[in-house]
Amino acid sequence: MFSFFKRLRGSKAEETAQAEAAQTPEAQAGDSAPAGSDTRAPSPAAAPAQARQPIAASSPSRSAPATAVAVEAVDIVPPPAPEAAAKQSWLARLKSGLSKTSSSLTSIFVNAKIDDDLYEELETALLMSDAGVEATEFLLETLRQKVRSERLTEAPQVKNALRQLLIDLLKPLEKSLMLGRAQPLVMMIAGVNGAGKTTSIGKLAKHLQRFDQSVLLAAGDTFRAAAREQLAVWGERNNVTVVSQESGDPAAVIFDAVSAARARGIDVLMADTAGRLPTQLHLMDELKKVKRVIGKALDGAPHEVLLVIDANTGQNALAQVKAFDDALGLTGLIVTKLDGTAKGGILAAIARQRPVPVYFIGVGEKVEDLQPFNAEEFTDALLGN
Ligand SMILES: Nc1nc2c(ncn2[C@@H]2O[C@H](COP(=O)(O)OP(=O)(O)O)[C@@H](O)[C@H]2O)c(=O)[nH]1
Ligand SMILES: [Mg+2]
Repeated sequence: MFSFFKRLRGSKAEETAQAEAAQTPEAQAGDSAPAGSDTRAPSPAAAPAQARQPIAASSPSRSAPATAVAVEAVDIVPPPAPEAAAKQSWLARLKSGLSKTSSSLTSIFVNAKIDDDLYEELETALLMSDAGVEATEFLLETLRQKVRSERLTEAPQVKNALRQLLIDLLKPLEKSLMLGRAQPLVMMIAGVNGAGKTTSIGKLAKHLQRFDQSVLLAAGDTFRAAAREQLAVWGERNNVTVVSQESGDPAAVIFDAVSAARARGIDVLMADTAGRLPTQLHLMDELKKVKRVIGKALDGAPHEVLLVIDANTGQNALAQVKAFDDALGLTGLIVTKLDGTAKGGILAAIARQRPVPVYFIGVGEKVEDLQPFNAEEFTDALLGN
């Protein structure tokens, strides 16, 4: 079961009901669930007066109105059913992006005997895929054990065992972004230059609007005028307000934006920041300050600190995750450019060494090219299944 966003609502009892509903086949079908089949209570953290539109489909068994105001409960919010063709197309892009890795992993198992040569070739392929030494050794060792204990004798069985191991390894990275925890929900977005921060914010804003969320953007990249303009133009085109200032301190811009979002009853505020390398210590300090100042503008904020990484940067992306996490305490990742020449194994390295959840992956420049991370889909793309 997986969904684009989740949302807080209802009571504990509802949560149990939903957990049960989640076991039903129609809930597991996720994005193909029927639309508009639910009478949904407004999120407790959301605007109290006007009842909100149901934001997405839900299982019919979850139609009891929720009147309780406890906030522990979780509502599963599948995306509006995507066009089958659109889904095919982004999956195809993911597959073609990862084709270098999948073709080498596939060829290893063709007519192969299960011997040391096979494991050696697998080791090379995993290392080449950016999985890194740690995750590669872990996968090989666990695979050998599995082959022994399950007495696997055929290469396709071993490939299937590897598939299961990869899914198990990557599964903990799968997590939905939870909406409705606070108003505004404040998300701070960080990363190196060119990773895809601003583009991802734009895509995410569009997705959020489709879920009936009002969005405000803060142009916290005050380094380059062009960056501010990029966000402003995007905002105009898409009818999203962008808070920006001619010059100055990113913390001040973002502080103002949080205040504006509070005053206007905005659901989600996303704060863009200037790209920086983790080695630029003064710039990392600036980012820590931005985070502190957001907390002063709104207690408990930022609710999400997201790092955007470019999957093509290989093992360097892992170093970025570690450094930004140490500095800021990351709550999630967006992994972009998996449609390019990325090899994909970097997610295995992250899962082993710094398992920060991957909320979204980017497989292209269009809005629908930003999709939730799904361990099984990703593994199948990696293995050419
Ligand atoms: N192919 C591809 N390009 C992307 C993706 N995400 C971002 N880009 C491109 O990467 C470039 C840098 O993106 P930008 O958002 O400006 O990066 P920022 O410096 O981190 O804000 C732009 O040309 C984007 O269109 C992706 O998932 N796939
Ligand atoms: Mg930018």
